[in-house]
Order: sequence, then structure tokens, then C-alpha cells
Amino acid sequence: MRIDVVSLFPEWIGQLEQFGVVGRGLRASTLELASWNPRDCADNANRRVDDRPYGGGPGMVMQAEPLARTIERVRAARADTHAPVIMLSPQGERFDQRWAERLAAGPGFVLVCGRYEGVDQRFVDRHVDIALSVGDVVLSGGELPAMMIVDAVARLVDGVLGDARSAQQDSFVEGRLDHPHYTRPAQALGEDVPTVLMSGDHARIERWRLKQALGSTWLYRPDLLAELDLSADQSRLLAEFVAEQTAPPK
Ligand code: 4GY
Repeated sequence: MRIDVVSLFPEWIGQLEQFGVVGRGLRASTLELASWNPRDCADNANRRVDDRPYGGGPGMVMQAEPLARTIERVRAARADTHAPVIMLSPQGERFDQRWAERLAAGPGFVLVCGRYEGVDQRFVDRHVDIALSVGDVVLSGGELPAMMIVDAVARLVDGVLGDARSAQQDSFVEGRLDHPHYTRPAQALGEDVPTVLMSGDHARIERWRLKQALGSTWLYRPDLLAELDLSADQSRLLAEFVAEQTAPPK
């Protein structure tokens, strides 16, 4: 998997290589990450790649041509000719776990991080295949969303996560939230660990976790729950959880 990131702050993107699962994936060379600064494709000695907006208004706009030349360099550096160019923008389609899975299944992609008031539309029209948004929030640049996408995709790439099972067991993979987690010590902040987790009975533990996962999805994400096709057994576990919520056992 190869990911190219076009950004005015390539050193920031480069930080990803030093930490966590992305760093490990890169060192294990299952993942390749390259960043590109459009300033290196500026046509002036000042390395300027922005200018004032036509029609007036505040702020600056990223110019089309330095970005287009950067994309050409990226294309020349990639073995695949059709890697999608993805722009991070609040106008984009919402990035979620399904998108992460879709991107992780391919050979890679190119992320374009806008800055200032925006990017000249002629670049977008010519070179951008998809716009993705990480949420209804306006950031000062596409870098944080790009890093979020790199992280979410990288941990799905084979060999990046230490434990192959952990990506499969994540929340959202099954379309629901995760169950609660506990670790040592057995008593912390004056509270015990739920006894079932100390029982060594793996089948019971799995059922408890499933029940908690369905329960928190019911509590916090009823929209996700509505999309789930619960089995009779899962419906029974959830009904138990709901009953315990309204009348806590003494
Ligand atoms: N939200 N999701 C987002 C964003 C910043 C001006 C275009 C978001 O993805 N990107 O807020 N991006 C803007 C800044 C140029 C990108």
C-alpha cells in the first residue's frame, strides 16, 4: 500500500512515521508514505503558491498550477496510474470505517490537503476524484483529516497491527460499539472488575461482551442499532441489558 500526501506542511505528515501502528507498518514496509510540498512546484523564487480570491473577499486561495504539477510528480513516482486523488474537505462524503476498509483494500491513494480559504476550483475539477470529510467541522487545513485517514487505513493493512485479530474485533467492523475493557489491578479506584471477566469461562465472557456491546450501541448510537439485523439470541441479550438498565439488580 502506498499513500502520497500533498501538503504545505510535509514535515507534519512525516511525524506519522515515528509513532504507533503507522510507524510500525512503514518500518515493516507493508506501507509506504510519501509527502509532497506544492511549494517545490512553485514558479517563483518566493515559493508562493497562494493568491487573493477573484471576486474579492478575505484570505487566500491555493493556486491550481503548483498543485497540478505536484500531482504530476506524484503520478510519475507511483507504479499505479489510477490511484484516486482524494481531497479533504467539509464538502466531501463522510469518511467512516467503511471508507477505511474500501481504501485499505486497494493499492493506495493520494491525499490533497487544502489550506487558507480553499483551493482553486480548476485544480479540483481536473485532478480530484473524491472529496472526503471527517465531520461537520471547519479546520484550518486538510492535514489532520489526512492523518486521521492514514491512521485508520494503515491499521487495516496486513501486517501493520501486531495482533491480526484486533482489527477484526473492533467496534464498527460489526456495525456496533465496543464492549468495556478492564485490566490489572483487580481493584482500581475502589471498584472491582466484573466477576465474569475473572471466571475463565470464555463462552460466558464472549456473551457478556456481546451484551455490553449491544447495550452501549442501544444507549449511545441508536442510529447504528437500527441498521443491525439482530439474531434472536442477540435480541434476547439486548433485552436483558435494557431490563437491567431500568431496574438495576440489587
Ligand atoms: N472537516 N473534513 C475538513 C476540513 C479544511 C480550507 C479546504 C473536514 O475534511 N477536511 O475542515 N478541511 C479546509 C480548509 C481548504 C480544507
